[in-house]
Amino acid sequence: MDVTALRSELADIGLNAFGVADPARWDATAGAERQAERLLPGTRAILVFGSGGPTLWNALIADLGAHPEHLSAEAHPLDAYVRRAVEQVDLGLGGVRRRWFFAAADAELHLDFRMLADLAGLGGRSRMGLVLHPEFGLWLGLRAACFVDQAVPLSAAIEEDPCAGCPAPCIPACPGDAFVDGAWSVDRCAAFHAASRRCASSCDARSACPKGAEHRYGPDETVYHYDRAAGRPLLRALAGVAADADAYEGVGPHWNTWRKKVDVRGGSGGRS
Ligand code: B12
Ligand code: SF4
Ligand code: SF4
Repeated sequence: MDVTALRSELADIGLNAFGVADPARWDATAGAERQAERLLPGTRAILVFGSGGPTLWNALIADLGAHPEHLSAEAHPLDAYVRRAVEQVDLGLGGVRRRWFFAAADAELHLDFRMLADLAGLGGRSRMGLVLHPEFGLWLGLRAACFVDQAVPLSAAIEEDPCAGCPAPCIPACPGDAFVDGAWSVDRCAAFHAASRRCASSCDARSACPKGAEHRYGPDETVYHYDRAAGRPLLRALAGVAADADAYEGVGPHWNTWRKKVDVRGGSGGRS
């Protein structure tokens, strides 16, 4: 497998953040059913792909304009776009044994992509709970990982705290008091979402982060990621799809039910 060519082809469609994780380090964090040997016997490297800034979004909008059926036939059009693009590129990869995983809502098996990104040197763990990329800051989505039985040079993990020296404007920007001891709390944030619509379509704390601020998502992409009930009609308008021709409604982040829907650790939770 020509990893340089693969990386370049996927960067063209917006998977422009890349790193390689050591399977042994992954195994030290993963549960029994997610050990590399179980996912792909003979795994020697894990290629991790993310999308920084709005490039992937722009590629999606161009694709939906050309193929409106990619919206009307897909519950999660961004995830579906990534999967199609990866499958297309994968056709040219030759015979090396490999297995792809996606950070998609309807993935067959959920992996802990923040952990994968950390091990692959894509960024460090921020106060916001998100991986902070050296160039894209918090505006990094994690999209796909490929377990391969080919030796690939491993990326160095970023050891420094990405928030060191920052006066943390994310904390006072949050109207929901979602930080506990200086770190984002999913339960506090979820409680605020249950009580108020103030953060239905955006996150002021994330937007206040100065790192990679030039890569912030634009207004349409922000609404899509935070409030898919509003994001779906917006995508329909951009793709020229009538509401009655769309088989799906939008779905937002599952603030109160995610523990039952997604299990990246291999505990008692089910598939999303
Ligand atoms: C379930 C889920 C949610 C749930 C709960 C999130 C949570 N627990 O933090 C809900 C619906 C609330 C949610 C919300 C959001 N999410 Co979310 N979510 C996921 C999902 C599908 C699984 C995460 C999970 O269940 N973790 C398991 C629980 C048990 O983990 P945990 O206890 O929080 O953390 C454990 C480890 O993960 C680790 N850990 C925690 N944080 C970090 C950070 C780093 C760097 C490392 C190394 C380890 C680490 O320590 C814990 C103990 O082991 C992932 C995709 C994936 N497959 O990984 C996306 C994901 C984490 N979400 C993401 C995003 C962007 C968001 C939102 C901003 C929503 C949005 N509009 O996109 C918000 C806000 C999140 C925030 N500020 O952290 C991105 C993060 C990208 C990044 N740069 O880090 C991911 C990776 C999706 C993606 N495709 O990119 N999410
Ligand atoms: S979504 Fe709202 S409550 Fe949650 S961290 Fe962001 S600003 Fe705070
Ligand atoms: S604003 Fe500062 S402390 Fe908050 S996430 Fe960004 S770098 Fe970290």
